[in-house]
Amino acid sequence: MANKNKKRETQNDADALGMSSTEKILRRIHELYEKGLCADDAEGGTIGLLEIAHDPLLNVQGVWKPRKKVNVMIVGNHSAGKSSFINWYVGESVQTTGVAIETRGFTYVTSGRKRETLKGDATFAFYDHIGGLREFKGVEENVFTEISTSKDRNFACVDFVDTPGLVDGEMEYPFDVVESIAWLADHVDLILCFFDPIGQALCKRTMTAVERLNEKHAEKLAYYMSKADQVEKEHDRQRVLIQITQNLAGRIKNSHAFKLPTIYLPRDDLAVPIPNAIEEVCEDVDKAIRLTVQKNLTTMKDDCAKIVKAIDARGEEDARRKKDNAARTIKGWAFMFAGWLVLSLLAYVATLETFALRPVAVAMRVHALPRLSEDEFPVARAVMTGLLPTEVAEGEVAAKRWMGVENGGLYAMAWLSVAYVTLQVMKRKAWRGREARLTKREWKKLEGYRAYAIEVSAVREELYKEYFKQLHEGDGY
Ligand SMILES: Nc1nc2c(ncn2[C@@H]2O[C@H](COP(=O)(O)OP(=O)(O)O)[C@@H](O)[C@H]2O)c(=O)[nH]1
Ligand SMILES: [Mg+2]
Repeated sequence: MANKNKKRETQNDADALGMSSTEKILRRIHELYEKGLCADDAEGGTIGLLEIAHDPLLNVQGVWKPRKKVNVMIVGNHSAGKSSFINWYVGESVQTTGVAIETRGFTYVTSGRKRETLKGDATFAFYDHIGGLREFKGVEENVFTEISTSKDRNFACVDFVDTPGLVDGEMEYPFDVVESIAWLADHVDLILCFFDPIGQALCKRTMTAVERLNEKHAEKLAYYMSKADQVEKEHDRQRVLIQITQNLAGRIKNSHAFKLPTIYLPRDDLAVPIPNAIEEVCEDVDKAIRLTVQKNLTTMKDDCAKIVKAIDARGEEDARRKKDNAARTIKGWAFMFAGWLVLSLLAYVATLETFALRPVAVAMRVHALPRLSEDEFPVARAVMTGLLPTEVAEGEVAAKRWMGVENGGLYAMAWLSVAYVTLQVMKRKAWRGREARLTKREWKKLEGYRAYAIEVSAVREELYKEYFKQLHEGDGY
């Protein structure tokens, strides 16, 4: 119940903050992975799909927290207008721009409640999925986050990754820039590649980076000729376009479908209008958002199914263990009883052997037997007479024969001892082999998980319907 109220609260929060439906859906999905279910001893729903999947009881592989925002990385040569584009999209001068070559590394530009700049450590804490970037020497202290309060365009659903401008020659990077861009490419949804007509668009490093990104992420890449307003004459622009296209052709896979729209930051003072596809860039971002929402909704459905399946499998496994354990217990008992039988036999033979020892036998005959009168202790007398070898009476060495074999008693004792030890070992092995069963508490926990996964599946259906409804109504991106 507390859980339900909690959910309603977050929903209201979202409305109060004036979020778009898409943003709400992305947030909600993220939230269901992070929290939702109440732990036995915690209030407020601290367990989400992620923790459930990673519970050692289930250990479901391949469940990751979906990103709350769409990540858009912008690459290109130095001064291609990457930072300026981000500022334009956000509607705020978040990133410094200019002609000076700066060595600043990667900057995440994200929306938040307060204008703030975070350094490396805080950035890695904020974006835990990029922890692997730290492996690249020198990157850590060159990663930043700029938080802006802007809600322009669809910025609320986007994280931009501004990358170091690529240049050739003397420029020293404090880290392997191409490799770290290639690494980050695995963790973004869209890569915008900017080539500007007058800078070092075709520098070797940019070409290497594009080639590298194209190997693995061709479908994520979109290319643009930026700052197109700097080349006013149409035929000059065509020449530059052809030059860039020719240079790229050999390096990219799907070059037949290659497009290089011209873009520039909107301005009114142009003498001759130059085609500006900057809205196409926004449309590319929107498309990435739509894809991410759909992907996240699908992933969540699959993950819930995976969890329910893992719980079923755990139940089946427990039933099998129960059956196996019962069989092992019975086997153990059988070995135990057999052991007792062998032990009594051993005791019997040992007694016979003891009585057969000459000094013992003589002492018994001379001292013990006469004391047992026929009337008072008939049974004891009979047993002792039966046990004592008759030969002793004639003064011979006590019989060493047993069941007709020389030293038979000793052999029998040795074999019986071996049999006893073996049976003990087998009993232990049977019992030790019993596997741990689920405790009542664990069962309860798993049932809770199942209920949550089913509940999340239902919420997902709702989100799915909501998303497509607003897509039709035109509110969605
Ligand atoms: N004419 C023109 N100049 C631009 C445009 N975009 C950026 N600039 C200028 O180009 C310079 C470099 O831009 P910046 O965003 O810092 O490039 P970055 O190195 O790729 O981040 C700055 O002086 C910007 O004002 C554009 O669309 N048209
Ligand atoms: Mg820049």
